[in-house]
Amino acid sequence: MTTTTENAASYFVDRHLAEGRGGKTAFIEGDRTLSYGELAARSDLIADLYARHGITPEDRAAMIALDVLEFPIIFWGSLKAGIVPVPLNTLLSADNYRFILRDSRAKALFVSAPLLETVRPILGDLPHLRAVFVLGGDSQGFLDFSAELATCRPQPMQPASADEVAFWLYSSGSTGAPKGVRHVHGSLKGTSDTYAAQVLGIRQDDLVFSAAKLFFAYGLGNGMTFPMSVGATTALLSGRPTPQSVFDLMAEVRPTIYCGVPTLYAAMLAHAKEGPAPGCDRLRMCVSAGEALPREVGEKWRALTGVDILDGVGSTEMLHIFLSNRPGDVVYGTSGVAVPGYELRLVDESGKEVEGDAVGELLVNGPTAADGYWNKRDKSRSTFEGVWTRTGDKYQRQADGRYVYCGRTDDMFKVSGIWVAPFEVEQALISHPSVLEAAVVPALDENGLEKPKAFVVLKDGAARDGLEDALKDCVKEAIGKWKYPRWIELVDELPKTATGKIQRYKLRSQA
Ligand code: 3SK
Repeated sequence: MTTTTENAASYFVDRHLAEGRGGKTAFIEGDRTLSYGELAARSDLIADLYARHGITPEDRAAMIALDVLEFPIIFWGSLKAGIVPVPLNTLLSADNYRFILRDSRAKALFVSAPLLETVRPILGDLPHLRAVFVLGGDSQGFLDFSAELATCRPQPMQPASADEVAFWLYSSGSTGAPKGVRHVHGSLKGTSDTYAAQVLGIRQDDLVFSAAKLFFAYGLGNGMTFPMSVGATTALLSGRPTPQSVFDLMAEVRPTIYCGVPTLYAAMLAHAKEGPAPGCDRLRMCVSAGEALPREVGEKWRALTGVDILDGVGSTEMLHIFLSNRPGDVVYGTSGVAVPGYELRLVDESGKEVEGDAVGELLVNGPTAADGYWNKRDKSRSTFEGVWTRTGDKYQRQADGRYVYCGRTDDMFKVSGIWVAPFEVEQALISHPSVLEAAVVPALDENGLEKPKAFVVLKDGAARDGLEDALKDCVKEAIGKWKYPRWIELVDELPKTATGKIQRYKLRSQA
């Protein structure tokens, strides 16, 4: 169905039919493939699926979906239907899902069968939810997505302007409460026209593999919108990205572009040791984001594969990378320079531009900034200041113009590219019956990457046997599997201000 609308699905999906690429493979997942033509046809059915359950344009549809072929069908089908998809991190706890599903007032939920067990206990506690569709496997009495879709009829695409909200992503806040980040249709093409075209130089003959998942803004661009902007092919890994599973898939598909996060690059290097690294023979580009790439990881990867890693910086609020190293001009230990189309400023606490190589907060101006946070007016106003978006990252600009990461303006830090709020981990620790108080700060692991470290004060008489593992499990269950403290130090008391605030900076220097 052709249309002149600015609905992003028109450009990313249907355009390929008009340009004769209907038969080209868009996605590979295990032994299944999805061509551009199949994606166009199946996404045309989604509006009918929604209509049958009373879900109408501008309603939200949450996706707790693994990286499977159904992901792009639901995402683009929702855009075509005028419904707002909200892809969610697949590693969250039931309490996090309850919060987000209530906050977003999602009327539909698409959940991969292996994740149903996690969300099942909260499904009765979601007043706005009307339909739960299960992807793959046993639907356990809920709606079977594939069976339902097979009975749907194609519907015309809803027209949309480039400025209309298309989808949301959830980003963690400093108090740990996730915020819905509302993105418009035009931003999807915005990130493709800037970073993907002008830094990656993505091509129709590329085969892209992003170990970073599609629910993450970084993975959504790498693994879906960038390759789709040029009619290239993406290989999806539905399972957990371990060094073994990633190298196995690389050996099978031999990507030309690989996108990962520093923790995984470091783990892959440890796994491959001296090499060879399977499936790297066609690689022309590797990308890293999510947290700063340690220099030695970049250098060792280059020695192992012969290919540089382009370290870049993006944010959920800006949708993708706006500051990056360039092919042929990589300086490890720096984040490079502004991506064409974006402007950067470093400001001090009073908002004044810093001079020379002084450290300041990084502000960015570009075409892909979010429309704002859902239902958080104060936070929207303090983050999106006119054309400038505050990143909360501290940077220094070297004499050669390259930017060097210097930490966060608040206490947040990233683990495997995903924000962790110390407060959230502390709350989970405190929920354990033996813990009196806890403070969490980032500490560096053996690869120079940040992981949570906890300082814990125990209650009088608390048993210490098996405590460390019990506390780690407690955090994993409460807030997500990657957020648990890798180190736990028992202390008699925490450093505090006169008003009782924990002085994390003191613990940070200790850690
Ligand atoms: O964290 C990042 O560096 C990032 C990069 C691209 C897109 C989204 C994010 C959060």
